[in-house]
Amino acid sequence: MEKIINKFQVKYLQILDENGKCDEKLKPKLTSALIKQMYEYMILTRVFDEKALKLQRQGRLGTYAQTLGQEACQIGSGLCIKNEDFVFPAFRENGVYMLRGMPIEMLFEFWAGDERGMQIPKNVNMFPITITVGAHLPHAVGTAMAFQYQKKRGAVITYFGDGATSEGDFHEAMNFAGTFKAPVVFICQNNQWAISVPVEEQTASETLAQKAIAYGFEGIKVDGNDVFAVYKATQEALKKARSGKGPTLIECFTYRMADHTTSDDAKKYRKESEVKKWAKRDPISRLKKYMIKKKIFSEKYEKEVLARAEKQIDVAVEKAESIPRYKPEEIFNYMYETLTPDLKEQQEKMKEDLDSGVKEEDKAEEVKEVK
Ligand SMILES: Cc1ncc(C[n+]2csc(CCOP(=O)(O)OP(=O)(O)O)c2C)c(N)n1
Ligand SMILES: [Mg+2]
Repeated sequence: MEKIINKFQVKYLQILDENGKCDEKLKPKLTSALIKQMYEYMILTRVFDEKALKLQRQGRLGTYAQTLGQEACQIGSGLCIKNEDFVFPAFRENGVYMLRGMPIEMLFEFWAGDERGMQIPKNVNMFPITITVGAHLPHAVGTAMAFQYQKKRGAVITYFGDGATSEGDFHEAMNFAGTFKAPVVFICQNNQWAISVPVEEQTASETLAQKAIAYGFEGIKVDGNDVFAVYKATQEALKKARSGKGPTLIECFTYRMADHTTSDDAKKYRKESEVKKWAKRDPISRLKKYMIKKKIFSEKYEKEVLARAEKQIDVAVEKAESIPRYKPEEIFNYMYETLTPDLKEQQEKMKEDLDSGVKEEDKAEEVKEVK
């Protein structure tokens, strides 16, 4: 006997196209105030990003990973998160942090290399930035399962890229989430690049969303530059998670407009024409077009929003740069609550060297001489 025992489908959702044309039937209920909030947070995210890039170029920040082009993925989803929820970001989610009430100066502090910037205030309910690709996904699912055991109301939402879907951590997390119906929403920002690896070389799957099917739950692909679509898909996924109906994978199809980080030069591996094509699909300008049509936008409003965002960011930079620097030996203080004996020894040695004026260059010379 031979028969088809199952067929699968993957939904794609777009509500607002690149010309700002809206499918009113699909559009969720959104007040003008909420649409304005979407626009204002997307502008704030972009202003943060532009400022961070400039500061890095001036040597005032360390390596920085830009958000440019991914604002709708972050603000559309971030606006659905409630206080009792918990968020596990990767490393581009500055917009989500700001939306959750993270003091902006702490983000600058972190990107300038000061770990104390990631001592996240309790009410923000977010995990620290995770640079290790996909490593936070099992933690996210574990937390969602803990919510389940403790009969807590919250859900967990986690962000990662297309590259992360090739990691074992992603598959283990998805498997646990599906098996235990954990209240978690996986937001994959498919920006089509993992440094220099295009998504076509990442996987043979037609969509990333369909990976959820193998783990027994729904995956949906949305236009990630359409803030309404991201908002609607996240609202529905969170509702499902909160009512015990399990996880969802949302693939937000978007584009990384910037280099991978400030240490990268994307011109070496991708065509300018591709970047130009995606610039026309900019998430902010399409929302602006829609708002103009709906008469909830004016030049005056645009200027005010920008000026307010720039002020907010400038104040945060000033605050971040006025925080007294920590001593070099304090870098050991942020991994464990109590230092392990070998780290304690290293810290003491470092402190001794610093106190006696031994410089890192001198130590390197010593090593060379021994060789
Ligand atoms: C486990 C691990 N392997 C490799 C790296 C180096 N690395 C940093 S970001 C990145 C690409 C990530 O691509 P993606 O998941 O698509 O996220 P995006 O950078 O596009 O937001 C890689 C390979 C890392 N940080 N962690
Ligand atoms: Mg990517």
